[in-house]
Amino acid sequence: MPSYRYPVPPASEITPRNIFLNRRSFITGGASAIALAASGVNVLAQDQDARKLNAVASALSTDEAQNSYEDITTYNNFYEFGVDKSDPARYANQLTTDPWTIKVGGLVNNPREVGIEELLTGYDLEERVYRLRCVEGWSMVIPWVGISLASLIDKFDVQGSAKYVAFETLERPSEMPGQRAIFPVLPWPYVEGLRMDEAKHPLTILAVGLYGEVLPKQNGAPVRLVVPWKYGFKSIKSIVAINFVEEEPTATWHKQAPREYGFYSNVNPNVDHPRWSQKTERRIGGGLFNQRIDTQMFNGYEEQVGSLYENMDLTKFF
Ligand SMILES: Nc1nc2c(c(=O)[nH]1)N[C@H]1C(S)=C(S)[C@@H](COP(=O)(O)O)O[C@H]1N2
Ligand SMILES: [Mo]
Repeated sequence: MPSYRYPVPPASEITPRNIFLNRRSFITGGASAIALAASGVNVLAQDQDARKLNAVASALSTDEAQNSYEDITTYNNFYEFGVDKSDPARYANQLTTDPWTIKVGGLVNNPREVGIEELLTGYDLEERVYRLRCVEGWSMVIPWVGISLASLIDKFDVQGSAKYVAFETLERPSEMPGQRAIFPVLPWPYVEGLRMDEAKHPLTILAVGLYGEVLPKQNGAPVRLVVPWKYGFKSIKSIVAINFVEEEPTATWHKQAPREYGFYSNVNPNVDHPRWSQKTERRIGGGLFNQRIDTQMFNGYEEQVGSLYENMDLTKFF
């Protein structure tokens, strides 16, 4: 058993669902900070008492044992803060996440820059427990809190010509030591992309929390993408821009080493990375964890996403 389980709030803190829903229908028109805090969507909270998020359990969750909060928040890839797994936990606290806005643009009828609280207003947060499989060969099971990206896409009245969604991470060298290196390990800002059908797939979420609380900065606060059937690097952190585009957008690791990282980057045990096998993975953690297990096609989500790639040669479109 992981040492941290989903924190159960005391009964006094749980808003009865009917009151919660009434309050929500009341606030969908115009967002005031007070109403937002009441709805539980206070994803920028820094103060420990305010960090709890109301989330509804999702049927799309895996029931596998979850990694501990400690594993999930101390073993990270977030190169803006350094390349060691322990760097993000050490340095990400330098990042200012409040205020936070996201520029939504490209092929949409109402492009705009929107505050993260406003962006999330009107949605139920869900808890989605997903496997995350890193291209490096390790994996975790993480209880994210978020909303489906599809519901958000609907809000922006996307034009029919849009075929892809492009995402961009914050570029702020003053708070991101990895961006101050004289020889940068990656081109900044970190960017990623999805095909529109992938972006609209019900498994794809924007995460704003984990373990029932506001997202820790090392995990990509205040908002990051989670695409559970793709290698971890597709799940871009600390997003500041979302653009709907016609052509396949570039993606950071693909740009860095196109032979090693394709645009799709679907978890696929049958297509090796040119320098190592992808057939197995090590589940992070102590005790019963830390075992080498077989990697599953599409990270175990083949039934749900296999049809997206039906007529594609996955050795070519890797
Ligand atoms: N902006 C940004 N997003 C990023 C990365 C990064 O370096 N920068 N690393 C990616 C990689 S390689 C992985 S495995 C996951 C790790 O997410 P986690 O630390 O929350 O487990 O974040 C992805 N998102
Ligand atoms: Mo990764």
